[in-house]
Amino acid sequence: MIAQPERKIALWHLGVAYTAFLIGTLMGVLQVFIRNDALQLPAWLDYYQILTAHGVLLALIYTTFFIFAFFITGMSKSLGSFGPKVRLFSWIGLWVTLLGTVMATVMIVAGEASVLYTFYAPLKANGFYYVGLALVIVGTWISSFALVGHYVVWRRNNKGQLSPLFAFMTVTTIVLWIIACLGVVATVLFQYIPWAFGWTDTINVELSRSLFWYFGHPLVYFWLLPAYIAWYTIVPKLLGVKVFSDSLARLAFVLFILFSIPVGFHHQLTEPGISNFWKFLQVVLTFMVIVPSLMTAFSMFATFEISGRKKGGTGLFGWFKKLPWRDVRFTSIFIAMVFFIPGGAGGIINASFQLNEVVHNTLWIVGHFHITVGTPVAMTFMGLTFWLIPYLTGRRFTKRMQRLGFVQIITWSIGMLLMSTAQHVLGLMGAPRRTAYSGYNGHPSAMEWFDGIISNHVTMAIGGTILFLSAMILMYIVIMTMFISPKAETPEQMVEFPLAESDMSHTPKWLENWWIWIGIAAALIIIAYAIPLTHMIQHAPPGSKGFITW
Ligand code: HAS
Repeated sequence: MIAQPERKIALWHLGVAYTAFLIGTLMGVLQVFIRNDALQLPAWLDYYQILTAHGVLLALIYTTFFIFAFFITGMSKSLGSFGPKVRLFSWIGLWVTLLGTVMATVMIVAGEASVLYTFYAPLKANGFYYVGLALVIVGTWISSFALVGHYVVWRRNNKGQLSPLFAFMTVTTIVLWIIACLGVVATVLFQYIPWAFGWTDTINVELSRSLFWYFGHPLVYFWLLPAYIAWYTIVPKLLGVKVFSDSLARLAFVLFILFSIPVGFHHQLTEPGISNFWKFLQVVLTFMVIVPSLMTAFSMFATFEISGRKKGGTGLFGWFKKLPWRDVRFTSIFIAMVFFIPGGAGGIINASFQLNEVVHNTLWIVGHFHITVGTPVAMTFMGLTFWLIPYLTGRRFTKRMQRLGFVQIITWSIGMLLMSTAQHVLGLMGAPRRTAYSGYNGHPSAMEWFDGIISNHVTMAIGGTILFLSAMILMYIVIMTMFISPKAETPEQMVEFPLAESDMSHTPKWLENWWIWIGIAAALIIIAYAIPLTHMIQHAPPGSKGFITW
């Protein structure tokens, strides 16, 4: 069991994460009905306000607070108790991030920031929305530096040794996060805030978007890597085996530092102002960032097979039946992985220059992110929640909770399958994203999109409703395990932190030489971004004034 102060910090993070989750999912279900024309909002509330709250609270806030809860617990478990400074800075990080969250949320609720989570200029929100977002980043940096400080102390006390896999992966994610945030910090501080407060009249739109996506793509790996940490370090323990290959796992993670950042232009393939060469280069690098995910898939298959065979599975697929299907901690994560197969394939489609022309700004992309962040990541977090909260509170994860956990993950899977398939299909037909429902004034071509069995309004509404019910079941489990379930009294009732053993005897030491990876990452970033960004500044088109369209 980790020390009480760390448990408290982690639980606070989880409390905030699930408060954001509750509000965010409620906003989600409202949207499904608005898009279907089944719900009219009161005059003081508009679609874009709800969409912004949904994106910010789920994609940015739920994930961030959950990730830090997981990191804090795992770092304390694998490197030992935090010192007083690390604890203090973890608290400060939590409060600053929370202050930023509240500030941004108040602006959204007040109708001052219906600019979506990507806050594309020239849509202009109240300056305090951007200040709130900046504080969120600053808060996460403080929490990150606290964890890095803890890691540095451990390395000083264990000279010449590789750090435990969990700690290594946490630090990798933090390195990626800090480098990625530089882009959004630059645009928010030097472009959005002066513009929103009226200190400058116009904004360089292309530059702001490019700096945003410099951050926006690695952001998705900031969500994904904690899920991968669970896949690499928790899943083998649930299966009763060691980590398949410590070196492979570490190499996959450092590849993310190298390739996840210089790729942001693949979100801007249809935009003018960036020459084809730079788009092409970044698309090539995007294809490189697929490699560590394929390595992860390989590693997972190997882990499953080794474990299944150890338990007596024979033949080509006999091991499959031997997996611990009755353990919701495992099954949830397994389903998360399965969703990532079409999710990842969709990403490869998006990244392909020509295919992007078809899917960009359509509901396809909305489908894509619901089967990447919305399920592989979110359902892994759900699978972690089932043991993380009882582990931290010392309560039991009862049989009844386990059964409810199954209902929750199954309903989430069904709801997501219905909704995201409908979104993919509608997107291919041309239904736009980032807009409230539009039937193009009842134009027959647009109306036809909704005639399919999967792509009709009812399927979407059923999918969205099932998802909301599933989210409420999860909230029930969270509240029970946090405050109400009986305390564990015997060792059998105690919930453990299932951290797998990792054999580091063959792992090369250079994998943990951060300067190599940060150096190569910096070089790649300069190659991919220096010239196009300079071009955007030197040959800037006339800036745009702000638009408030809501
Ligand atoms: Fe993406 C847009 C390309 C991964 C999230 N993406 C988005 C947006 C979000 C998002 C939120 O190139 C919308 C942003 C916005 O608001 O505009 N994406 C990719 C690529 C990948 C990728 C190449 N995306 C993610 C992940 C996300 C995420 C992960 C969240 C966590 N994405 C794009 C592009 C766009 C985009 C363009 C812009 C589109 C546009 O035009 O606007 C890759 O990282 C994917 C690699 C993944 C794989 C899958 C490996 C499979 C594994 C599972 C193994 C399964 C097992 C179980 C072991 C190659 C690891 C087996 C069991 C059995 C029984 C079979």
